[in-house]
Amino acid sequence: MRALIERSRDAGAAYTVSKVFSDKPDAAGLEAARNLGVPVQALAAAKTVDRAAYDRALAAAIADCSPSLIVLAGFMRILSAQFVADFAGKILNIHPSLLPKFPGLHTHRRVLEAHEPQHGATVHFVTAQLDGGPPVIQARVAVTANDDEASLAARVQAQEHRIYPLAVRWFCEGRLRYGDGQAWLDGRQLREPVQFTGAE
Ligand code: NHR
Repeated sequence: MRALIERSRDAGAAYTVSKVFSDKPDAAGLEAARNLGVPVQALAAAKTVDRAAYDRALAAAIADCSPSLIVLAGFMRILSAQFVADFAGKILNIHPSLLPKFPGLHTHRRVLEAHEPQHGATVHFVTAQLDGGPPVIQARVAVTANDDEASLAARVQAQEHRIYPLAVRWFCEGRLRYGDGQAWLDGRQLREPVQFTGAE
């Protein structure tokens, strides 16, 4: 989230971050956004509020900003099919694995346990299928024998900070879109995610 805000202030940036939302009022990201001068709104998910009601409230608060795009960055609540439908094709997530490998939680640990030679991060459109929406761009990192969860997470995150602002820029420039259940870049269907090289 911080990288997305910082890149939005580069000369010639294609997007602005209008507001940061969290379901956790004490989230570090809210403080970070505030410090960067971005408006924030916390919507605490009380245990008594059911998912559908919570997602309606969140959707209404977000709709007030009329965003072109909603970007999940460390947002850990599964969004209902209704929420996803309300903002169809306008939600991106970044997931810390080379999807379709390792959907779900604790990816760094699971990659180490599986002795995978490579790991990485994937930006994808959010659909009702968890971590299953069409992928847009991936960055890979080599897993070394010395890696632990923390070292691997740090290298993956450094890549996340590069590919997420790039995907948001593509979307806001009108180059990236979602249609027919697929991701499209420059009018071409992405059958595979773009592999980040640094030349993009
Ligand atoms: N919502 C939809 N509809 N589709 C996706 O692909 C989503 C999503 C919401 C969040 C991020 C994802 C990730 O990058 C994300 C993708 C949370 C969970 C989860 O199990 C899974 C995937 C992701 C985020 N959440 C638990 C829940 O019951 C709570 C876990 C917790 O609080 O620690 O919501 O990893």
